[in-house]
Amino acid sequence: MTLKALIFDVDGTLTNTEKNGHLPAFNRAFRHFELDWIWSNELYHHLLNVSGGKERLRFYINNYHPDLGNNNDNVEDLVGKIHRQKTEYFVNWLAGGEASLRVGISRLLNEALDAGLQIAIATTTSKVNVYALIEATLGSDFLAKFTAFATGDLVKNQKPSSEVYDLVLQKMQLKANEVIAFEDSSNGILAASGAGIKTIITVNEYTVNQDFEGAMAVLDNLGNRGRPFQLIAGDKTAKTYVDIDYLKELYEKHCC
Ligand code: XBP
Ligand code: MG
Repeated sequence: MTLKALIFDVDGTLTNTEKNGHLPAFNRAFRHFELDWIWSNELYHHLLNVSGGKERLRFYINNYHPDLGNNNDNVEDLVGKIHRQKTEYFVNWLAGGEASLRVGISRLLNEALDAGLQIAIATTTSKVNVYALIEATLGSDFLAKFTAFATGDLVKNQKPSSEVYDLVLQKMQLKANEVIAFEDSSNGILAASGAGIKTIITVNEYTVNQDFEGAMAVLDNLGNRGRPFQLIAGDKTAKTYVDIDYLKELYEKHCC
């Protein structure tokens, strides 16, 4: 078997979009519908254990406003309305140019393409958000460089279910042991592992203390030349940033 593709999670992996993007967009949407709900950063950290904006809202209503939760139709209606409004705010925020890619992402995507590897996306968020994010950070021409987009709106169950990874493999016509996934969260690695895919983790402030059992490497970020990554877990390496050679080294050790 040879390594054929790299599959990237979006929120927390390509960009740190939760704190400055998704969270304020949720709070603005609450205000829009005159709800006196305010999600603090601390509460959001806890709510992030639930993947998917709609699923997160449902969890919040059921657990923090159980009075509303008595009528399922009303809850679904409210969740849908809030989430649509939140998506509009989030996409507008992206269009304003506020999001930036995490360290090493742009370099590694380009190196992968130069090396003849395919790149793809497996995310809980929606296609509209992913497209807006890639347009705002890598430019609209870059969209066509991805072989496949597997997004949360195309599957029934969100991460930690493996559905979105099963879908991306199906779309790419590849086997699990021909790809490597990049994730930032325990739900993410559970999803990738469930599909049989080996994973590299780059942590962020919300996920740094999570369990990444089975990861090939856990890093603070992908690193760049002159900006070394810190190895949090995994085999010691002389590498200081994630490049194609390092990926092939990990792949040969863990994937086949
Ligand atoms: C992270 C998520 C998403 C975002 C919000 O996705 O769980 O739900 O927080 O996006 P991933 P939506 O790490 O898999 O990219 O509101 O569009 O769901
Ligand atoms: Mg993520």
